[in-house]
Amino acid sequence: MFKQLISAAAIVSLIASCNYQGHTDIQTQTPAQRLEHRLDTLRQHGYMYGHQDDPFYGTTWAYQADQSDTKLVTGDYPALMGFDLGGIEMGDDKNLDSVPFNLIRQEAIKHYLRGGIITFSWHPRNPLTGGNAWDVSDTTVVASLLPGGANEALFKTWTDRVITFLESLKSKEGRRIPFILRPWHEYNGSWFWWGAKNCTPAEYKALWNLFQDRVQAVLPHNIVWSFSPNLQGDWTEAKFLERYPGNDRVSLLGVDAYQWGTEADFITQLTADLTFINQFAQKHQKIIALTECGYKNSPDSTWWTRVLKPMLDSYPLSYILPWRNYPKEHFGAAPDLCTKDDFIRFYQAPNTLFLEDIKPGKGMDLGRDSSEIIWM
Ligand code: BMA
Repeated sequence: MFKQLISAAAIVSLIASCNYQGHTDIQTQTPAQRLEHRLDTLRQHGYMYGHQDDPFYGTTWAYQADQSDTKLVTGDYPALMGFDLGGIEMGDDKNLDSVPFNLIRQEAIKHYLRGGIITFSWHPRNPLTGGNAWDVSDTTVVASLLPGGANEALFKTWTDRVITFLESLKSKEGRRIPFILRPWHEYNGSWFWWGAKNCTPAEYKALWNLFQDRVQAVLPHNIVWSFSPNLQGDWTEAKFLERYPGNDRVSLLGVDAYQWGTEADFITQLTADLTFINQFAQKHQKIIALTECGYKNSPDSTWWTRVLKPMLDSYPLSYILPWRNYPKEHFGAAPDLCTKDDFIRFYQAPNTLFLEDIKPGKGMDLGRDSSEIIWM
């Protein structure tokens, strides 16, 4: 079902979009620039609903072709799907959440070709200890990966394995598809080995640059780079800039925002962070998003429209990405949850965008006339 698109809260978005100075000459745009432009343009209509691991499993099913919790609730797929590369660095067949990489490749391409947008995160293992991404027992891990460090060669191998996977994201005709890449996330917390207490700002930036430069050298035209701190609540520009890779290295600024504590704290922190990130993004012509979000196993049947939506409506966000759903842990919409009816109200709002809402030729003028040009 395609919703009638009107622009109530979109006025805020429009103002922001006008500020954004992406590359607008379609003939010379790379696929990444076209994706960036599309992300920016869609903000005039609202924000997209995304969901991590949406096509693989949900609260009541697993690995059924074309299934989706989002579709079970709304009849439509999410506009954006998120996938995680954790484990690819080891040469594993499945990622850290047991999803086969072959399936991730297949579903990412499928979603892109049906008109959707895809984003990748990466929870790599700890290269020094052999533990997982959350192993913070050693604070020399990042230093060990940098030039001259004991794990320099290993990290090169890991990066190459990521690149090999990303390079394989092609249509049947062999065209590479564009996507958002969001490495080294939640770095302002200290639960990952690349987190705040586990490396210095200089080491963090060196890690970002090393990885990005190597990936860009092989895939220069297909990646929109996303930088996403966790909820912070008290950003100042000086503090934010400490680990910010730089305007030439980042196109999308996100916040990973979960309601772990009280609703009041969540609202206070997220409002503060979105206000800061939005101001920074406007100044530097960046796109903003809730790059991860949710209320785990929410018992609150009004959370989507009462708590989350009013905040989303106040900022020119490109998308939100609730994390994955499985029987024990769920963040997105699902048919068996007490949040279902409220989510349908969220879906029915004119400024929440799902797959059908972002397809060209459905009332959404993206300023393009050829689907070939838009997608590739
Ligand atoms: C976390 C949890 C974990 C999962 C990880 C990566 O937030 O969902 O169970 O392994 O993300 O997807």
